[in-house]
Amino acid sequence: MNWSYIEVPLRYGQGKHGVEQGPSKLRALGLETLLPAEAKQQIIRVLPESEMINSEEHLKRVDGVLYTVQELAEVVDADIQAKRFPLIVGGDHSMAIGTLAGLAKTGPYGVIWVDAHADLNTGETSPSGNIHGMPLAAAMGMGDIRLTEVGGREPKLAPEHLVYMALRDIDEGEIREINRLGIKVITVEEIRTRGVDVMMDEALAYLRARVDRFYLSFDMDSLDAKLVPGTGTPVDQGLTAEEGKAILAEVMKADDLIAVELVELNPSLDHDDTTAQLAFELCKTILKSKENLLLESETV
Ligand code: 5AB
Ligand code: MN
Ligand code: MN
Ligand code: MN
Repeated sequence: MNWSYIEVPLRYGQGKHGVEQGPSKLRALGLETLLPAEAKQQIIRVLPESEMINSEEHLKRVDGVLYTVQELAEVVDADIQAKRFPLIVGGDHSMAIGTLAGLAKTGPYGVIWVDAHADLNTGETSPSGNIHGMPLAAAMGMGDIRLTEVGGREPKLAPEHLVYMALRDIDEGEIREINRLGIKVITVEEIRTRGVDVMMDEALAYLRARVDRFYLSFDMDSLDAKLVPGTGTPVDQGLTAEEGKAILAEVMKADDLIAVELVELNPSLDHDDTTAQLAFELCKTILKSKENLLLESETV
């Protein structure tokens, strides 16, 4: 596999400092040693704090988010076109506006969104005005035109091409949209009782009936709040570390997987690097997946 490693030190999609240091923290823990030597490494630019002028109540720091997601969309598109497999690390989840727009350039695709939250708000429905709660709405063409038109006018994602996993903290407006659009939801409860394998098979069968490729976005807050002090919006009753790893290990076996994203690690909020260590372990699960090992042994 031809890897691309993309760092997105973005924090403007939410209000807490520190999430922009997610990628540098993973590097400090030794991430570079996990990357295959031939992996392409890229860092997406972030607007300097001093140049941020925009602060709209319903769309906070929107100019800062737009600046980064436009570039990310181009970089992701270039990777896909060059047949590279991007691992994208953040940063807050507003960055996914760029990932989703970048993937849409080459046609339809499915999404597995592993998250406590639905990230389906618009400026109107958001209780916070934070754009990290809006990337899926924006990709589906809902909300402010500046967000929906990143990477072009057409919607970047169809509701029937999305599967949620570990969802458990949903706002009123989001519940309405999930029901109206009939979006598929897999709960922590189902994962626990029926098993990760079975639920992944179900998610993949659902997507494969509709699209021929998909990507997975992993929000650290999909894991149980007790495991992830170092994330901005922790939620109880979440996944165990083993379940999180199993989801990634399982998904990496799929040869129609085209990209993986890991977001919302905030080292400033962390206790003794526990969340960072866990995020590092998850990256290891992704990077040490079978295809990568195969490639390594081939090149020896
Ligand atoms: B995250 C909330 N729904 O919109 C909102 O971490 C939280 O990317 C959003 O999933 C959490 O502000 C966004 C209350
Ligand atoms: Mn999220
Ligand atoms: Mn979340
Ligand atoms: Mn969060």
